[in-house]
Amino acid sequence: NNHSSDSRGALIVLEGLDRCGKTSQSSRLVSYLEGLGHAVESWRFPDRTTNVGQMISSYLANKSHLDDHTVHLLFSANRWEKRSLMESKLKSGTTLIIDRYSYSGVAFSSAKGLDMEWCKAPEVGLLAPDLVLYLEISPEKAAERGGYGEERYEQLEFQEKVSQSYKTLSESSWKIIDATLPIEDVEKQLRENVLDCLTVCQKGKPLSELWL
Ligand code: FDM
Repeated sequence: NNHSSDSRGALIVLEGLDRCGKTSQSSRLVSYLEGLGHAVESWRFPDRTTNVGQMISSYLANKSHLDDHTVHLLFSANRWEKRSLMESKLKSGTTLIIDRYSYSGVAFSSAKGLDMEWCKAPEVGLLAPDLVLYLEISPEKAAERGGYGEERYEQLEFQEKVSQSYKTLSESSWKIIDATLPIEDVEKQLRENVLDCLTVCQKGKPLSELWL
C-alpha cells in the first residue's frame, strides 16, 4: 500500500439502533483495514473506561439516576475528553472506526423529549466524521434479533423514538446501509464506502468540526 506518511487518518462513524450489528461490523472493518496495512483503531462511545464513562455506565445499568439533561451533557463530556487524543491520532495517520458518536447523543436524548437543537449545542466543536455509516433496521426487526439486554434504553417503544430521531437528524452525506442484508453483504458495502473515504482523506481533505 502507498499511504504517504504525511496523510491523515479518517474519522469514520457507525450509527444505528441497538442490535443493528454495528459492533461486529466495526471489528470486521478494523481487521480488514489492518490486513490492507492501514493504521487503524476501533473506538466506541460511551467510552466507559473514564470517570465520566463510569457515571454513564452506572446510569445505563439503572444503578444510578440522573436528570436527562445531565446525562446528555455527560455523554458529550465523554466525547470532549477524547477529542485531543482523537485529533492527534488522526493527524498522525491513524484511521478511527467509531461505534456511536454525537448522532447517538442527539438521537437518544431527543427521543426522551429534549429539544434537538439543545442536544446538538454541546457537540459543536467536536471533530466531524469524514463518513457516517448508518446501519438501518426497523426497531421490530432489531428486537427479533435475540431480544434486548437489561440496559436502560433497550426497549422497543424507546427504540422506535430513537429511530424517528435518527431520521430527523440524518444528512444526505450519510451512507445508509440495509442492516437486514446478510452479514457479508453489509460488510462489502461498508468496505467500499470506507475505501472511498480513505482515498478522499489521503488526497488532503481537511479535518472539520461539528456541527456541519
Ligand atoms: N448513547 C450513546 C446515548 O444515549 N448517548 C450517546 O452519546 C451515546 C454515545 O448509550 F443505548 C446510548 C446508546 C446506547 C447506550 O451504548 C450504550 P452501547 O453502544 O450499547 O455501549
